Amino acid sequence: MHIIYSEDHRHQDGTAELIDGQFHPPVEKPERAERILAAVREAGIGGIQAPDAVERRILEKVHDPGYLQFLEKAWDEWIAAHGDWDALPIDWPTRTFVQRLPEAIDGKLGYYSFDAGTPITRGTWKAATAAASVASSGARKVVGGEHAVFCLCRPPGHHAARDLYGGYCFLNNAAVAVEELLEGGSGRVAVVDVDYHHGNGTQTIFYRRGDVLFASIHADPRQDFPFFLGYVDETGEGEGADANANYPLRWGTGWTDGYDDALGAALGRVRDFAPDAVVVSLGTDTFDGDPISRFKLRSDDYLRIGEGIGGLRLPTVFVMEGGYAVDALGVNVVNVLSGFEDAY
Ligand code: Q9C
Ligand code: ZN
Repeated sequence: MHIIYSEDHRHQDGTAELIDGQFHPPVEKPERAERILAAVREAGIGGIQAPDAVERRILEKVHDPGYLQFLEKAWDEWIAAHGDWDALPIDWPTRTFVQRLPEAIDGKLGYYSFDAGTPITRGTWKAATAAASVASSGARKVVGGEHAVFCLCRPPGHHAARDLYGGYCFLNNAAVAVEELLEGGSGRVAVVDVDYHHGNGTQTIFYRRGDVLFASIHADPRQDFPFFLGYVDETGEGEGADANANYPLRWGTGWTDGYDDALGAALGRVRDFAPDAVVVSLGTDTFDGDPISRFKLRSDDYLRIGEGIGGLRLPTVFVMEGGYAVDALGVNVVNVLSGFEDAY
């Protein structure tokens, strides 16, 4: 399968990430994409191509125009106010507050974010739009008849909602791929999200849509990020009723004691939905050695994930999300993609 990659990802390179009350070097770092690129090249997964720029029109289908303008200008406003250091929010309009956009950059950061662990840097807009371009171009290849494509997106996207950033995500790359597939003639699209964390952004973007199924396997939000979405009783609304399926699993879950069954159930939902194409939000932070996660998948288990998805025999856009154990990141991603090709 073809691989779409932009080296502009390296412009998202934060100085520090707030984890557990302390500043640490970011786990979401450029080395991640470089390791994955080296591994897919080495494994001969397919040819590597640069993307064409995503159309603003497509970004505005997924995101609020005011949010996009904010992201594009946030860094300039931040350095004018505070100088050259990662921009981080510290105040939010939570319960009891008025949802109104302030004029100061600190107020805007809180208005448009949901966590303090996602630094905006000088190159964030450039990197985030490059990742969206990767997803857009990859999906267009599938529209053009390719059976599958791997979009090596960085920064990731599945936590980004219509007007919110967080969880290392700014633009929802998977949602961009969905919109390209719908525009290209797919009547129905299923998103399968196997990142360790619930794809709260993708879920909310499509929550009222009947033509897009969102099925996600993730850490139980009672225990882990993003905490406030990803529960079993979130099943969709309006025309999207019954087009959302969450499979939360407890800390410590491995392949045989929960993951395999949840994947089977999620893929069963996809089959019943009878989509024309599939978008996979591919996170490998379910790995045993991941530094911020608590599932117990082994590298061989990723072959089984790929085989399960390949068994659907549907045109598939893989969109890279999380995965922070950099030494195993390459083999884990390659295993998903080669498992898929073997089963397709
Ligand atoms: N105790 C993705 O995998 N919180 N995002 C980390 C660790 C944020 C993960 C805190 C995790 C976001 C795309
Ligand atoms: Zn994740």
